[in-house]
Amino acid sequence: MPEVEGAAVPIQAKSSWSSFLKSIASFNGDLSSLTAPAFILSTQSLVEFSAYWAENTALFVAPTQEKDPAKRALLVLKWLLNTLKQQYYSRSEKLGSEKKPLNPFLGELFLGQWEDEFGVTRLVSEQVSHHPPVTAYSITNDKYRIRLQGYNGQKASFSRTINVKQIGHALLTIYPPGSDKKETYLITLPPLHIESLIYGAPFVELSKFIHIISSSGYISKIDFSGRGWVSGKKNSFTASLWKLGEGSEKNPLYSADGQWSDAFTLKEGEGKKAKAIETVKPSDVKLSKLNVAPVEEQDVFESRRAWRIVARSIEKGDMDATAHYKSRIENAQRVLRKKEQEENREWKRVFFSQANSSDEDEKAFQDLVKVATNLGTNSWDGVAPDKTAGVWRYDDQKATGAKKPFHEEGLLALGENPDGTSAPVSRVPTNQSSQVGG
Ligand code: HC3
Repeated sequence: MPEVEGAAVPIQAKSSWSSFLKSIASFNGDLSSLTAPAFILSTQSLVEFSAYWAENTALFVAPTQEKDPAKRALLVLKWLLNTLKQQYYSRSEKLGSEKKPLNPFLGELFLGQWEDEFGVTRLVSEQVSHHPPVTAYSITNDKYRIRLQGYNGQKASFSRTINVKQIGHALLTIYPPGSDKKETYLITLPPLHIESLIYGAPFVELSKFIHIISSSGYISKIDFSGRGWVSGKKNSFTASLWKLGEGSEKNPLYSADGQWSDAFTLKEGEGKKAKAIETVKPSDVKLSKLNVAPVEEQDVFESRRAWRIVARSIEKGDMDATAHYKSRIENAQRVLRKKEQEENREWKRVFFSQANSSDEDEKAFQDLVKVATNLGTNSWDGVAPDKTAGVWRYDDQKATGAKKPFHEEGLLALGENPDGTSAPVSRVPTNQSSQVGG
């Protein structure tokens, strides 16, 4: 093995990395409670990760233009495979390793839009629960009549490394060309684990499998396999697409294999007789730039505005300031939660509400869940209201009325005064630690 243990760790951080490794061996499964050394902290909040689903706008809207339902399902599979590099690899590629993202506070928002030849694709991402942490999102392009929505939380455990189970699901809704009948795709979420932790250069590897289940009857299954101890390439997968009742995973209409972070091939049929259709390189796929309002124009609850001082402190490597300003937000949030409890009221979500089980869309969704369950969900925990504080759906009515300021609590929710100084309500502690948790 050529690598040296902890080789990517800056010399001055070696001892804090060792303490970090020791601490994760006994942590409780709540990723937000991990106290990580400075060099591994990201300035980006987890609420921003929702954008990874649709940066490839051309591929995102493509299924809406395809008349044939099997080819439409293949285009959905192609889009999804292409999102994986952004979702799970882009940060390691850009920063050299996976960093620890900021833990969103309740009500944190990330709003933006992609404006390109496909029109406007709007992103809304909202932290709908803090305990347990859950992020909900919706990505809509009205011109192409497509919406992706979903929510997710994570449950972690330690066995050799950090293993993360995702809780929640994504739902893609499109209208086939010339049709006013919705077609829905239920997308399950993959478990993941962190590789190379001991070398101080962690990166994500996906495990097990996911399904894409369409209301048109087409099923895709993606099986993930990593580099392993002896052979194999990292981020490898094989995929099959078949029609329920007509084909099977082993006898599919289409298949795909390769590396989701590098290159993969879509094929007609499977195995030796398969005919290659296209080799796709996610790095060649054009990504659209998400437009986010300048920080000074953002609402208090918008992520980059809320975390700006913490992010600046991380960039400067000032860990005392990082800990101080993070605590300021956390303490202010605790005060708000206590007040809500005393007044017996709940925090108002701006864009999302609980699913209504008597709604026709929800009944159709339950049918897709049944198919997923029958196929074998492995460790997917896609509809577990007790673990995600409910089943979250984008609420068009609420969203239409949503405008800044999104919450009357304003800056007090962050423990801040308008000039950036600390508001008394937060009771900011002086934390001198060089490791930053939460
Ligand atoms: C596990 C993870 C936080 C969760 C991230 C999720 C599952 C969030 C939803 C996105 O759609 C997909 C996604 C991608 C990456 C996942 C992150 C990778 C690492 C991070 C841990 C909390 C960080 C662990 C700390 C350290 C030091 C090992 O990086």
